[in-house]
Amino acid sequence: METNPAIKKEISAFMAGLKKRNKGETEFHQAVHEVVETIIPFTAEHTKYRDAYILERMTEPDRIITFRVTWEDDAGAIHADRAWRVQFNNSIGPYKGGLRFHPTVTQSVLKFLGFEQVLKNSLTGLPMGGAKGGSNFNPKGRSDREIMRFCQSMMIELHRHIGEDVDVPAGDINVGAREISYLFGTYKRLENRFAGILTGKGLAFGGSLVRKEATGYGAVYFMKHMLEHSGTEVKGKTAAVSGSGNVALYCMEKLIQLGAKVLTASDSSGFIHDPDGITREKLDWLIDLKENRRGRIQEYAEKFGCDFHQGKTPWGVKADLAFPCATQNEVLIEDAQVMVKNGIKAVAEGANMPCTAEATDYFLEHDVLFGPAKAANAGGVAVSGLEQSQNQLRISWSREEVDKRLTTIMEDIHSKCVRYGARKDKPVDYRAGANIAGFVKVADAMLAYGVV
Ligand code: NDP
Ligand code: 2IT
Repeated sequence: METNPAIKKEISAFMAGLKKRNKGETEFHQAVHEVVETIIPFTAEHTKYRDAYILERMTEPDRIITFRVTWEDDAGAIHADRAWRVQFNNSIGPYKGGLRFHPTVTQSVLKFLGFEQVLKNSLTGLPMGGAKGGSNFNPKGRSDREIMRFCQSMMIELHRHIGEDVDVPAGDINVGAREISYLFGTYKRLENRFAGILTGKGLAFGGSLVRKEATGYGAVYFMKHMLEHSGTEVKGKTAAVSGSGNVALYCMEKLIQLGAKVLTASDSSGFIHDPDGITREKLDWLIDLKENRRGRIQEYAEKFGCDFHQGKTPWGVKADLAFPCATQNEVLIEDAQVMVKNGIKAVAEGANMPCTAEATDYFLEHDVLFGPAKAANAGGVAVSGLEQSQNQLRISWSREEVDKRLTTIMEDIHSKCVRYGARKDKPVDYRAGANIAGFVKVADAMLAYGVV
């Protein structure tokens, strides 16, 4: 990106301070850098934000709660894992954001996720602040009972820090319907109250229709708007998708519904390439494999007779569209170069920060439509916001009602990105658009509160 020298200097000075205050937190540095690169040029023109130190305040979480989670496995061995809740910013609503269980979870990872969540939640237009939490607990290979005991133990501490007007966690990697149910059941016993203190709940106890599908559907809706804005459509396109979890599966479902051909899916062991396309029937089988049988993606290749590439990511497969839906930094600069060479038209980030900074720059430099996570995957938290509304009203909306609201929210997010990211003779810079549009709402609230 071309930036004038004074602004470059301001960005470097800001990052030097942030790195000094947050030593070794590389994922957090990466997420903040990506934002300040577009926000500092903006605050240089809108000096009220700079004068009020808004960026410095916005990059410091309100608080971080760290605690031990002790639990007993099926063999009677005792484990002590570490958990966090990073309550980042509640300027525009109660804290909101997921919980992740994964051995790679660190404070840095949760701070990057919490920081991005603040801007993402702002973009949805709903009254939600930003937070993230989770644990370095590794659920892989654990029994249901072990996972239940872990969740129960975690909630024994977490329950005092959350509440429907305080902080409302949800799912993320390895936290789905099963974990949310264990967590909710324990909260209810501890507090003796039935309230919407988590989202992603089961439909029988306050969950919302379409929440499960929302992130994946939303990413495809966002892609649809990016393509339509540049005069084309999803129908007839080929798509490479990574992951085979909650986001990836329903991204594939919506792509199939809209007439695209999905060529790939993956998990942490490798990817499958199905040149005939993952059809509705094959996807049903895959959903059952992943949601009910907790199987590996390799089984798809065995079942349907296609290639499995062990230890690899799908970005070498030629496709029109890409949806990275697994984890952070899964699309590297080398991948971006191959994708551009293969004629990729658009990328929508289903996961959070799946593209490295270098890969993202490369896409933008080569006029690839790039839907950043804050915008493209905001459908999940948006329907979480709708679940909160339904809980407060003590009603349940129909599938059509929720999907209609999700569609409108994704269209609005696209418009906000265009408003702040439109460029002359170049495709919309959705990265800048999403950052600025998300920033302005939170920053205005912080300005209104005075020096707090
Ligand atoms: P799931 O746990 O349902 O699925 C995660 C998928 O990604 C699995 O296929 C998993 O493979 C793979 N994966 C996870 N970690 C790695 C890794 N380090 N390397 C390679 N593959 C990996 O999670 P979700 O689908 O919910 O989340 C996926 C992404 O989407 C995350 O970045 C999350 O933050 C983001 N997101 C999720 C939302 C939601 O509503 N759930 C909302 C917005 C964003 P394996 O099973 O082998 O580990
Ligand atoms: O990253 C995310 O937006 C999520 N994991 C969903 C958060 C939520 O509160 O639904």
